[in-house]
Amino acid sequence: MNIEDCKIIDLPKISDPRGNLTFVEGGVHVPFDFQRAYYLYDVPGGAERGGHAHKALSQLIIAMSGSFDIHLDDGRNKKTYHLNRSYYGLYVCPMIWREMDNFSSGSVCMVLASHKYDESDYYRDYAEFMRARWGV
Ligand code: T46
Repeated sequence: MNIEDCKIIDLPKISDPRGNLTFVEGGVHVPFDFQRAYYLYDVPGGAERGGHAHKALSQLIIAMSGSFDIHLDDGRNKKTYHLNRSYYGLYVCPMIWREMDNFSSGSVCMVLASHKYDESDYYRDYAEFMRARWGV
């Protein structure tokens, strides 16, 4: 899996004068079932998150409110996404290094994840990630 496998997913949007509604079904709108949801909020200006890769975790990352940037890196190619709509999700496959920054004030980042939290699923060292990914 490489960076071309990561993509923006256009989620269903039910427009309504009372307010819009978006939903996500595991295995339908995203190519995995999710076992965990978590969210980042109250992110101070200038903060950076991420700085790691996951060995087996698949994720859908959604800007529920506000905006932020996600920088993806498979060790050969890099791509940056600016997320700013709650009906778009960024699918991130396993073995992709990611960094997040440029959080707007009041932004909320929600993640749907294929597995429960497991620290042993992380590469937090870029050199270790590169060795595992490309043997360099
Ligand atoms: C990603 C971005 C968007 C838990 O105990 N349970 C959890 O489910 C999570 C996600 C984290 N934690 C603990 C582990 C660390 O001690 O919370 C602390 C910070 O976690 P992490 O370094 O993963 O935080 P971020 O914001 O750098 O990254 C997270 C995701 O892990 C990551 O996959 O893409 O959010």
